Amino acid sequence: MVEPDEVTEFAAVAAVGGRGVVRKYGGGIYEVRLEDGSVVESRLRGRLKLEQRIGDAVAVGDRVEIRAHADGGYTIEAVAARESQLARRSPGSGGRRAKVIVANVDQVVIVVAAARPEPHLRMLDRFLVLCEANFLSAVIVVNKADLVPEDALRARFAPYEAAGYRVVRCSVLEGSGVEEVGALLCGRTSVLTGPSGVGKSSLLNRIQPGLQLRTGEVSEAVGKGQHTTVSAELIPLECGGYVADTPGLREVGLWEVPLQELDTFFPEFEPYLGQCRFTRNCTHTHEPDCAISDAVAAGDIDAERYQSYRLLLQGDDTRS
Ligand SMILES: Nc1nc2c(ncn2[C@@H]2O[C@H](COP(=O)(O)OP(=O)(O)OP(=O)(O)O)[C@@H](O)[C@H]2O)c(=O)[nH]1
Ligand SMILES: [Mg+2]
Ligand SMILES: [Zn+2]
Repeated sequence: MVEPDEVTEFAAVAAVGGRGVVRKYGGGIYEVRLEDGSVVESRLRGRLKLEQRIGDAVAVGDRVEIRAHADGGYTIEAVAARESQLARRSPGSGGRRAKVIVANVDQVVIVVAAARPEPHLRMLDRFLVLCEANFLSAVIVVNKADLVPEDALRARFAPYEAAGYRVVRCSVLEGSGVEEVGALLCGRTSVLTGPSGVGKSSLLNRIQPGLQLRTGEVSEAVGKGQHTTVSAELIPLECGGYVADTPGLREVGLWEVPLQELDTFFPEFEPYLGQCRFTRNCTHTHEPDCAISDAVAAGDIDAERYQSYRLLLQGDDTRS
């Protein structure tokens, strides 16, 4: 939240309004960071208000134009076209509607834990597909490396490196790998996401001391952790760029992922695509002379990743 005196202090700068980035949203209020670094609280105007009810007219990360009013309030008047966005199914909409988590994203940093909570690789695969389908580059950060022997951890994530993803192992507790994660974030807008309790907020606090994001204890009873971060929020980094600290995503859906293109969202399948007997319409599940199935059998494509592909193709819920 912006402190009231902070708003007044910047009132002169923002007297007529200007361009900025939505860095936070809640209860109808948009926190907009203007180009000069000042922050104002803004509401939506007319047409945008209507659009917001139908879809996601304004989301965190959107570049907006705001106007100052005589009563000291601000309204968002216009939104620039999005270059990219990270979306998920709207909870309760039966998958019909997308909810934009963050707009104008340069990269998605998917954080998982080596343990506590156990990495849920089906969910990771689902999320990677979501990134590929949205043309977002993804990086995998494995935190809590202190909890698992290094060799075992390397082996577990080797299929992701083989698929071409960058995997960074780190431990906020021991401080290892944290600098590497920091370097990854500087100068870009990154979505930091992953299940609850993996240490996303702890990582950010470590990278930029002074942030003091709330962190929660993992509930040992269920080993799942509670959602301590409420909504996506863009955090300006001292080294440049923004990081979105998002709530743990329980409902990452395959929003608008065309299933007939699913095989193109597994980068390690790429060398084999077009080499099946049924070149055009092989689903790589039961067909004879399938280059993908053969590669799996030969151990050239990871069997678990392939299994994730099959489950996603069937529309199976990979979250549980
Ligand atoms: N062993 C170990 N524990 C860690 C490490 N990093 C964070 N934790 C602990 O993990 C718990 C959860 O950390 P958070 O930073 O709150 O996790 P989060 O991903 O932000 O969780 P949500 O906000 O709920 O999505 C806290 O108790 C941290 O102290 C680590 O490197 N090693
Ligand atoms: Mg958090
Ligand atoms: Zn095939």
